[in-house]
Amino acid sequence: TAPIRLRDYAPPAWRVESIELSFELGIDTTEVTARLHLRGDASRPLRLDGEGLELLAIALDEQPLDAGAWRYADGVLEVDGVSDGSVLTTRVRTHPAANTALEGLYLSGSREAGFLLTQCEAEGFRHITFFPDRPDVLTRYTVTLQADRARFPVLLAGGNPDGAGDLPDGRHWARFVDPHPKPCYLFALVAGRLEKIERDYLTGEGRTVKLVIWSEANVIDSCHYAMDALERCMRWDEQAYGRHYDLDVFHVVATHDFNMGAMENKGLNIFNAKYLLADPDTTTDDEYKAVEAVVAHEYFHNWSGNRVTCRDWFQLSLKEGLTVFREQQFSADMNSTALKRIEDVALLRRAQFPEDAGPLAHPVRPAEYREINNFYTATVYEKGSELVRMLAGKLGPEGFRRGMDRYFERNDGRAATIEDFLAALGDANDLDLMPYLAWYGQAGTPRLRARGHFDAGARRYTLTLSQHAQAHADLPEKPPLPIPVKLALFDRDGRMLALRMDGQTVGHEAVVVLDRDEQTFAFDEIERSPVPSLLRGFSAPVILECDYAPADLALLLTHDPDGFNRWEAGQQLAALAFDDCRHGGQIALQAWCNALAQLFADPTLDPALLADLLTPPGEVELAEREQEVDPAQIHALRQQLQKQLAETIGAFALAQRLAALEVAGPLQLDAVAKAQRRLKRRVLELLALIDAPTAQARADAQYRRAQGMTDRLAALSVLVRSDAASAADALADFRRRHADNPLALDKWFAVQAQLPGERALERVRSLESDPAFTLKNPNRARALLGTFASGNPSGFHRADGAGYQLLAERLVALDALNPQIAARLATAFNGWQRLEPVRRDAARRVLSALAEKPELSRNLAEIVAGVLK
Ligand code: HT7
Ligand code: ZN
Repeated sequence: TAPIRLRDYAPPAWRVESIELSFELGIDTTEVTARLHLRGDASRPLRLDGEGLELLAIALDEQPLDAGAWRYADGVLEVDGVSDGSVLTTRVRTHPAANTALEGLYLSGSREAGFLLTQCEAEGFRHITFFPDRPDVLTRYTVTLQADRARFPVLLAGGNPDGAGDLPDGRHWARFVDPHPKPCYLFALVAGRLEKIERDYLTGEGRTVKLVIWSEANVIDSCHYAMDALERCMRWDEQAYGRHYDLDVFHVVATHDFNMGAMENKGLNIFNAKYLLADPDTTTDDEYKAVEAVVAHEYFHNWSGNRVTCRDWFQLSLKEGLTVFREQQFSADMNSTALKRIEDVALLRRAQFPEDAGPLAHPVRPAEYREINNFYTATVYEKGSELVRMLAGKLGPEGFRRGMDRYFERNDGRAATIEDFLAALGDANDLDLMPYLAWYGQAGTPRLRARGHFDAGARRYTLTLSQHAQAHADLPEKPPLPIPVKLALFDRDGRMLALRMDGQTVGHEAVVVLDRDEQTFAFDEIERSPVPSLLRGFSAPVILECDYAPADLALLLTHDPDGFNRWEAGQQLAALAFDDCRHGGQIALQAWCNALAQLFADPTLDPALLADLLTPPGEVELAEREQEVDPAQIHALRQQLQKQLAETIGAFALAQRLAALEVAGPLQLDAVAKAQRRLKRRVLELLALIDAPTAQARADAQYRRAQGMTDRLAALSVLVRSDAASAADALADFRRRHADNPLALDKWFAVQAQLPGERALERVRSLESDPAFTLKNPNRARALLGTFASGNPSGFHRADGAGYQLLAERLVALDALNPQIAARLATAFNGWQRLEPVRRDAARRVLSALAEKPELSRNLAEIVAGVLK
């Protein structure tokens, strides 16, 4: 198929002012009647999208249409004779239970007990009815649902309830009216046997909103945490952005069968159960945070996405990057700013940097696509958020809020573009922000080079910054970007210096903006050569290249008052220490180990921050620094690095700390308890590297005594990874204990898929025969195959290529069921060109054979062709 291009955008010829949709719901067949009230230019043909629909009836202005007056082929229904104000009625049949792709209307769970639901973003609505399936067509929806009352007691759709009642033959109906015009990707319905919890929420504007969370009956008690999180984020959006909720009801539904994390359908959010259900016995501390974050993310879309939507899918980051940023702000406010920033930057480096460095690289606003579902990427989401963060940093809190108010006011009820966003932020602050548009149009992570020079005579420190784009096919000539660099200078005692620039004292931190290829910045009244701390808070999504001496980084790691910057210095130092491990060097390795041993002994340090400081960059990040990647070697060297750290701290000190972190009594979920558990896990992992018997005995005890999932899973993971004799028993116990809980069972699969090295493949193969394994459930497929292929480099990248072969075979099987998930798992092959020659050849062979398969979906074919490039 030909690609769809941003530059070909044209406004729709026809709009749909309102739609009356009615569903006769059934598991095997559902019939959908749609009445579209059309506005447009009668001289232009009416073309509606429709995929795999069985057309039962069609009428224009209440008159049945002759077969000659319409044509349906290749996913498009073309209708003749339509005039401005016409009403087109279609009746179609769909087959929810047969829909394994989980887009459009489908069945979640079993035929007997499951429920029906929809997923329309990005282009699922065309699987439900004929419609202009594009985000710039905004329509008022009236939706009537009819179904058997016993089988589908709960009937939900987006908007406000507008009546319900009985029908003959045990059937019933319910109607919903959404007063806010919306694109069809925000349409949703849910029907089935569900339980609810509910709460009244009083908005800052004084309106009462009914908040309702729905799930299958056996897990309804696990919805309370999400309800609390929902209330918190609603209040936060009122306070931080002045945004209030705008319907009488807000429904949230949990499903175990979902392609992504959650979906912000207007008034009816649908969640992957993994991001909604939380209970201490089965949910880890990190997962609690993720539930809070995803609940907030979807809720925040009500303004950044729903009230102001996207003109076209090229603008996806307009809603996703902005909403990720809003969620990150919220999570930072609810928890810890430094820890949240560490988590987000680590994710960016682990997921987005490799994407941006490989053949799948694309700009935050892509120029073209074949399959839009393949563009829900770390670049659009995470890098997109970093771009908003740069803009927010430039404007400052008040200027950013002014700009956001302007953006929401100006674009409310519109389908907007990235330009609209930059214009609103700029206009509200009398600034031209259009230079930032370049960030949205360039693929690749820019490199920022920094060179410092101290002139003792002039008491002046000069910093020369230059930017270097990654060579990339899409834009040979890249214009310089505005790169905000937040910085500070430290003296050799670790004190921050007052900064004087151009005769002015600017405080202890300054932001300089590099907007040319190279620029020099001068700092006066500096007595001795300082240590620069650059890119503080990760002020721009770039790769910093600076010839730091290990001692300088160690000084920042031990003295910077800001936790994030401390961590960042530690990460850079750890990377140098990793190089030492390879080359037998000592300087960086000792500097890193000694600095951390010193911090380990500091009782005032936040345990959660300490845990993060004690964690070197992951194997994927370390691989990004290599010319030629040997994942087995990276794994071994990283183990050696951590072992050295553990030895420097000492087995005794580690064991002592472990004992001190042991808490008796019932599980606590407060920040202090979570921080302690985080550190306990890290300490146990380090101890396992140098004193396996002691660590295994501790892990064994921790597994048996664990009050919650965080401790239980940490212990299990240490037992499995360190090959403890008791690992098999612990695994069997976990399997038995959580047999009825799919989310806990996913963790059981994932922990084994992470086994490092050659053994992993065999384990994955044997787990595929576990009766609980199925490719039909995305969470399960991701837990086993996704973890193996994307989260276990030394296991997946076997030199014999058997890991690649296994993934390729499973991708073909998965693709026949669910192309979106197959395509996503296939991105594990990204970066194969930089593997060492033996693995590279093996990967090429497997990928080339996969690309030859004639039956691949458009989703998978695009990714396979893309990575092979
Ligand atoms: N906006 C939502 C995207 C989404 C999605 C996209 C493609 C296929 C299935 C999907 N489910 C949800 C999620 C979000 O970013 O909030
Ligand atoms: Zn989103």
